[in-house]
Amino acid sequence: MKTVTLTTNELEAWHADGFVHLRNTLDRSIRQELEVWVDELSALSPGGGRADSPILQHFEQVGDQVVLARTENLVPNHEGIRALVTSGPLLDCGAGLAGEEVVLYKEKINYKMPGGAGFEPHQDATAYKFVDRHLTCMIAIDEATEDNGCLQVSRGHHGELLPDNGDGCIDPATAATLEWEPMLLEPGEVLWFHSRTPHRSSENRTDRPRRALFLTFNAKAQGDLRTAYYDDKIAQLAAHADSPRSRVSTIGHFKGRAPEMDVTT
Ligand SMILES: O=C(O)CCC(=O)C(=O)O
Repeated sequence: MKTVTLTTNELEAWHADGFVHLRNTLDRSIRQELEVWVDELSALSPGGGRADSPILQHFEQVGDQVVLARTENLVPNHEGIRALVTSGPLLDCGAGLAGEEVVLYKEKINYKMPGGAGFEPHQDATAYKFVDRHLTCMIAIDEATEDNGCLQVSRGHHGELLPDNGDGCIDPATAATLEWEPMLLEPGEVLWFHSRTPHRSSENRTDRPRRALFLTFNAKAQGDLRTAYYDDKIAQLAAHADSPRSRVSTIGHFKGRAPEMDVTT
């Protein structure tokens, strides 16, 4: 695997803007494998995978169909993903951006199937407990465009927590004052963003999925918090089982409708 060194321009962009778009971090061979791994993980039944650490599948209602919205807890359930987050170019980049060694905090695939919903303006920091600084690497599996609901970010606001709507999202009046920029990604490209970088996305108005893998890291010196994060999240999601929205997080940012039928069995 190649070693990655960030340029001065990339580091300056990261510190000034709270995000940086990197086009060549991943080798072509890994890019091709990623699509296969995402197919393998999406095919697991809810609660499937390792008995002691099952896969978490989240669904949404789109028209008369129930479709997959998100998969989590990938690492215990996939050797390839485990290798990707344990060493290699992504960890090098994460450490370069953080200025210190990093460790995985959480990981997920968002599918955004045709008609799949978007996300309210939010800062991930409101959902990520235990430490106040995380960085996320979004890897495009499919091209991300304005039509299929690419991420939109607001530059330079990663130094502050913005006013909240009471459910972990940015208060709409504040969100309306921000400038939003679409992040157009080709498959295999990565976008790193800070956990206080405001972001949002719209629904997928095309007839193909817009899949992306999100890997979130924290400083290794602050500890390996991944198990604590998932234990807390699973407990909190249970409290929202009757929400009309499909609840994929401890905050109410996902606009998808809750499935109209039981998909857990
Ligand atoms: O996948 C998207 O469009 C947005 C994802 C996002 O903001 C999140 O999962 O917190």
